[in-house]
Amino acid sequence: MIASESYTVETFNPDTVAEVCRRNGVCLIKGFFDANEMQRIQDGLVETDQRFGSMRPDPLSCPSLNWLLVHPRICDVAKMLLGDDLVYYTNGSINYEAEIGPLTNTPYTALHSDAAGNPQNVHGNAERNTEEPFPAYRFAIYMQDYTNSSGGVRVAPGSHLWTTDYDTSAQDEFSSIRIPPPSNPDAKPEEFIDIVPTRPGDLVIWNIALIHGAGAKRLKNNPKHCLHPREEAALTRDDPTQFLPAPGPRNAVFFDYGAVCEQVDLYIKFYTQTTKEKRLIPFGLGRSDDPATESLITGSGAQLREDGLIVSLSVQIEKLKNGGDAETIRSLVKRHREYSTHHALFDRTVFEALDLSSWKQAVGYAQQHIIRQITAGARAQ
Ligand SMILES: O=C(O)CCC(=O)C(=O)O
Repeated sequence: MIASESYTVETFNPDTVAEVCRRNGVCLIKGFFDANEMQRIQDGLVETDQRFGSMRPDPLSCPSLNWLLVHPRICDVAKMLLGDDLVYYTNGSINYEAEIGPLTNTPYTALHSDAAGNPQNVHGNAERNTEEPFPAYRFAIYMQDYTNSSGGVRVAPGSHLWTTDYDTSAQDEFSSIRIPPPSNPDAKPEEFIDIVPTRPGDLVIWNIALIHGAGAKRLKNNPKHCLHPREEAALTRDDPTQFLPAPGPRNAVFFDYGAVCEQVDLYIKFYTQTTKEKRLIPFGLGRSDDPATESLITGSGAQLREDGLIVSLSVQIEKLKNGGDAETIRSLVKRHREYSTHHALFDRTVFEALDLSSWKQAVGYAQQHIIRQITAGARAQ
């Protein structure tokens, strides 16, 4: 069994947090936010819900929550982990429901690693090694007490550095990665996983390559024991009374910081080219026309990747297939900025040359190329 103490830091210190993150791929920082900050987050969640409903926007789109992204201690840790050249790429989300509902009752429990993309194939596995963690981290704030209740995040500490042990061929609905790892085939899955015992006020940081899953249930008669989601699902079917209840709605804030480098660039490309429409829309929310949001991030010394625009574009193009609006696509393509030359959605110079003579042909060109990239992603998933 994994002891959560091995990845817990009781008193904030950026060096210690960075050390724990590098070693375990996950760090639970106790009491990171004070009561005033927690109240501000709670009020921000309610305001965001009124503004965006169930769209789950990235926090940068949320005027009452975007201060979290530039919280001085968060920036300190991010820089300690990733160096001074940070990128914020708007792959976060706000999870909020006023009462227990789908977010709480149907979390994505499957064990998965989010890292993806390599120079040969943006939809393939991320390159990994046993020494250097993937250069991006997720920051998570949970609003409920999950020390003795169901709903916390399940993690496999150390799995961010698994390479040959990382077997994606063993995929099913409960896990996209084999646990136990092939090097230790007779071990019990529970020996590798733990439910993070967060309380309101805590901050959890995990590496993007860490194996994890949402909404783990705790057993009444053995709350510290972490089940594999497969066993948990079987027990939920057979005898759900064995689990502790959720303490309330599973409300949380998630956001990422990465280093400015090719691995992260490929990861950003991967998710913008593969994420399903219902998650794509929030990426584009509220930012594209608002310089204040850009300066919030750049003012703290990080680069902002506005791939949300790419995402809006992809959504519109999908719509056009079903009779959408070509003018909207044209204006989005014109505003679209490719942030790197890797796996570009389309060639801007070709588009611009065509647009001079026939904008419809230009839109057709962009549409064809973007759809090709996105469907390659869908096939690879
Ligand atoms: O909802 C959670 O607790 C975890 C979210 C998650 O699985 C992810 O960020 O990839």
